[in-house]
Amino acid sequence: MKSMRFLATTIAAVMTAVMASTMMVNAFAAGPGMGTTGECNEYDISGIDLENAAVKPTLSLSRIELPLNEARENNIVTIELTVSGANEQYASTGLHISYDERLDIVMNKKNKCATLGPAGEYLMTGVRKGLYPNDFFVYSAAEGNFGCDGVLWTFQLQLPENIEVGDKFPVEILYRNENGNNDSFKNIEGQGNEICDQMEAWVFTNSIEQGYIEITEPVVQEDPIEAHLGDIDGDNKINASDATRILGAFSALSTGGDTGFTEEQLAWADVNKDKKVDAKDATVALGYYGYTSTGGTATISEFIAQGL
Ligand SMILES: [Ca+2]
Ligand SMILES: [Ca+2]
Repeated sequence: MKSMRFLATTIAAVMTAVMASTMMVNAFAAGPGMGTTGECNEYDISGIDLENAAVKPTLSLSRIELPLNEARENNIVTIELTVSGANEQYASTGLHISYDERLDIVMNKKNKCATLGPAGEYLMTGVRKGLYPNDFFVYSAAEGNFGCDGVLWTFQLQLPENIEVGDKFPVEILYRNENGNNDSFKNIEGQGNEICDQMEAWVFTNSIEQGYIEITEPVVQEDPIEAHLGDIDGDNKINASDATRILGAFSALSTGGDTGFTEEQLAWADVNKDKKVDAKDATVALGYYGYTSTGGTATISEFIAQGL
């Protein structure tokens, strides 16, 4: 009964925080600051012995480096909010997540901004759109310290159209204390319990690893066949012995024998890519050997295409 009563109290407190979060637009408490993506408040650590905190959790958001070509192919990026160092030591949480204004949140199938991860499986949770176009609020309660280490929330952000290499889009957990309803990371004992107070203070002052999506240089996918074309023995050189092996394979194929080639080697042996392995391929490989031996630097495909 006691735990049920506690749960009811906790939920009421969380709901109050939620109401405040959605209604109070400009009512930030003392010490307002700015994150990169929005406003936040300073956590008040007066009277708290941080260094001796028994539980020192870390909250981290994904840091994603995404090659430009991949980002253009799929412009929706999944971010994880991960808890570590607090396994089964927390219950009620309230966190504001804020993201770069150029990003758009992608709602999940239940039309929510975020989806609960395995770390929160035994918590009662909720998600609400925040006060600003670029933030939301996730919260939890439980009748025991059922919050686990691992991925607590995931959410998806859509990149804008005009991305370029070097673009960086921050994603942040911003501590907010709106009209006395502060964000939280507490155990079941709640405020006034030393372990609880120290744990929460630790999280919000020392141990948030903010996330980002950064667009990096495009990664050129190497064509595995192209990379080895003509190089039958895989020694990264195309020379007379490759030509000899191609010729040997051609003989074997002509007489219905076994080339002894793997499927990949057969593909590499079709140097002119006419779907046949024959004397022409051997000739080209040998010619290319002559070409590179006399200072040529084009690839074998360029050698063929340009008639070098
Ligand atoms: Ca070779
Ligand atoms: Ca061929």
